[in-house]
Parts: sequence; C-alpha cells; structure tokens
Amino acid sequence: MIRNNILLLTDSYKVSHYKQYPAGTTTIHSYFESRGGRFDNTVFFGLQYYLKTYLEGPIVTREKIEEAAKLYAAHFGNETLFYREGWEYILDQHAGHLPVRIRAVEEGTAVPTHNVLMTIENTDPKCWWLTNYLETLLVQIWYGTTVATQSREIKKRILHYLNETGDPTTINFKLHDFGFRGVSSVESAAIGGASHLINFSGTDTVIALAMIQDCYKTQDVFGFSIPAAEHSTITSWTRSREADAYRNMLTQYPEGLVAVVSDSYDVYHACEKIWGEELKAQILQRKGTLVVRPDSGIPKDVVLRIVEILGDKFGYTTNAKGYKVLDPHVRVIQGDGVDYDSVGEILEHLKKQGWSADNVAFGMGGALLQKLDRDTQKFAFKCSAAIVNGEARDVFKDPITDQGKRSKRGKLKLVLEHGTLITRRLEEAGEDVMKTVFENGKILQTTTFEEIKNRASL
Ligand code: AOY
Repeated sequence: MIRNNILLLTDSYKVSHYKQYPAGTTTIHSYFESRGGRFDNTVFFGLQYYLKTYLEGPIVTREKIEEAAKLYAAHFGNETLFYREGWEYILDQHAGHLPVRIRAVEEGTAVPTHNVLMTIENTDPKCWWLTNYLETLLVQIWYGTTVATQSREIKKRILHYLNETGDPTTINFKLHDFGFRGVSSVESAAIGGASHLINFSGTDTVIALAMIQDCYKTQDVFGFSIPAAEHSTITSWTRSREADAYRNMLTQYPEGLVAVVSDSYDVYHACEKIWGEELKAQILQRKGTLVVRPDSGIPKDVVLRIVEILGDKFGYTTNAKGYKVLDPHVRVIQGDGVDYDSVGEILEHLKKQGWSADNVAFGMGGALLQKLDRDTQKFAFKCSAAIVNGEARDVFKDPITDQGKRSKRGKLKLVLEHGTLITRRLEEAGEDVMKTVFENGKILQTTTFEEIKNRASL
C-alpha cells in the first residue's frame, strides 16, 4: 500500500464521474463556501497543510496508477470505471503534477458566511474531470476552519467578560486546548490544535506545534503549557495521603504556574482544608501561582464555590472595575464540560457574584476539536462554471426542496466593498482578494502562522 496516493483520496463515485460530464467539456470551475451555520463568519484555515501534504509536486506516479487500477477493479467489480488514460495523461504530459489552479482567501481571514473562500479549476482542457475529483480532500478544510472559527468566537466571549470585569491583556492563555485524546485521529489533533492556536497560546496538543512548524514556515513554537497533575499522579498516593500528593506538587515545582486537579475525592474539602489550611503557608511563600482544577460537577456552580472558598482562605482585592480578584498565588482552571455556552454561563455567574474573569481560565477538549462537523458551518463545494464546446456557461443547483442549498453562478471572486467581503462574478467590478496559491503542482504563495494569527486577531 502506497501511503498518500492522490488517486485514492476521493469518494468512490468520483472515480466514475469522468464519463458523466457533457461531451465537449473542457473546464470545470468549482468553489468552496460556508452556507451559514452557527457563527456568521468563518476563519479560513488549513489549505497550506493540504497543499504541502497531499498536492504539491509530482504526486502522480506509475506505481500509484497501478495500485489504484487494481484496487478500483476489485472495488467496482469492473475494470472500465477507473480512468487510467486520464491519470496516465497527467503522468506523461505534466510529469505527475496536477493541472489545476487553486485560488483562496488568505488563511486567518474571517469571511462572512455565504461567500466564496476558495476556487479550483483545471488548467488543461483534457483534465476537466480532475477539478471535482479533488473535492473530497479539499472540503476537509471545513475542519480547521470550523475549529478556528469557534475558538475565535469563544475568544470574543471571554474578552467581553475580561473587558467588563478584569484584564483583557491576559486573553491568550484563557482557553487551553485539552483535546488531543478526544479527536478521531492524530491528523485531526494536528490540524485542530493548530487552528485553536490562531486565537490562543495555551495548548496540550503537542503535535499541533510540529504541524505549524512543518507547514507554516516557522521554527517558532506557537503554544505553551505548564506542569500539571492528572488523577493518576494524585490518586496513586491514596486518599489518606491526598495532602502529601499536593504538597509534592508544590515542592517539585517550587516556582511558576502549577496546575493540580483537585476533585479526586472532595474538591471542596481539598480547597478548604488542604490548599486553604494545611498547605496555605507553602502556597503563599511560593513564587508563582497554584491553579486549582475542579473536574466534575455543574461547572458554573463548582467554579463559583471554589473561587469563594479560595477567596475566604487566601483573600482577594477589588480591582478598578469593582470586581474581586483572588490573591495572585491562587487561580482556578475549569476543564470539564467546557463549550461555547458553558464559558458564558460560568463567567456570567461569577460576574453576578462580583468575581472578575481574571480568577479563571478554561480547558476545552472534545467540544474544541471534535464536537463539530461539516454542518456546523454548512460547508459545501460546488461547480459554478464550465466551458463546454468552447462556450462558457454558468453551472448551479437550485433545489425547490431547500433554498439554502442554492449554489452560486459563474467564475467567482471575493471583493472588499464598504469594508465587507462579498462574492462577485469575475467579470464584475472590484479586485479579488483571493490569491492563486497553487497551479500545476506548484505552491505559488505561502503564508506564515504569524501572519495568519494577525489576520484573525480581534
Ligand atoms: N492538561 C494547564 C496546563 C494543562 C490536560 C490535558 C486533558 C492542564 C491540563 C492543566 O493546567 O490542568 C488533557 C486534561 C488536562
């Protein structure tokens, strides 16, 4: 089995499509958009990863064609469905480089939904069938784009509370990625983890750091973490020695931030009696901050009660905005049950009781990287234009059964009008903000992760 065979990175039915376009078809022009969804804009991200990983260079080889021919013959029970001649043409005439052009909005750009984000068309009239063969792979960009979009919306939410009750300059470390174990694959962790780091700087998804370095032109590390306990490192001391387990954390990491999951037995007892009494002096002497992590219960109730216990035991000050801020030696991180909704509930609940958002940070796992799908932002890839027998035609669908699934018509561009990005036909006025990023096997333009972060910044 050849790893990464482009001929196999598609849906079965697409293998049969070369016979289905009208005779005389020489160009298929398709586009990618969000047809609406949970948030009213999307942060385009991930294309450069897909270009570098799957599409760049002489990717069609004799061996891959032979492997595909054999596999598809068995898969369809039919030797004639696979377009061997089409792929051999790319191998012979293009030295295995894909004869397509991909234009796209710059990664990190937040684009209102219902607009073109990317277009693709074949550059060789004999390769009309190739454009939509690539849909399956290219549409996977929905994932990074949706993770980046939701992470950025949560950032807006946390920023709102920091602006009202605390210090907005701390935003970059307020939502930590706990999601590696909860995703369906290592590749998803890499892409999703990188998507989150467009908006924040805290992550435990290590593979995302390598992905950014490999695909987004940098040697820099774009995510940071701190020593932190898990249940095994606490419960292996047994219940009767819970306090020793905690003391050990303070001793092993004598300065800086250290996070300790504290709900192994009774999180309220742990905060009141162990952190708040037995280890209080050691915490107050530490040059750093103990971050208490509850990990069960109703998030907004547990977080408030723990902040109140820590306030009683360690004291607090009232900031210029009139909200209570715990002694700097203690903070709370909530990493259980965190999603877009619960972040708002927790911060609102704290605010109502006079507590600043400065007191808490969030960890988010499954809801950050996995609890979303292509329909969260209704992503679609559709043909919008073709050339048949030398004549350009609009191509579109317009189903009476769902007007939301109507597709756009013509060759498309994305234009900035009165400060808003909007889709126009290529022949209309206005400069296209999309750039040609890929043509005939070559990546023509790359972007850095730094630039992506800057485009998405709030
Ligand atoms: N990490 C901040 C640093 C990370 C984690 C990772 C699943 C951390 C916990 C913490 O403080 O508590 C994956 C659950 C937790």
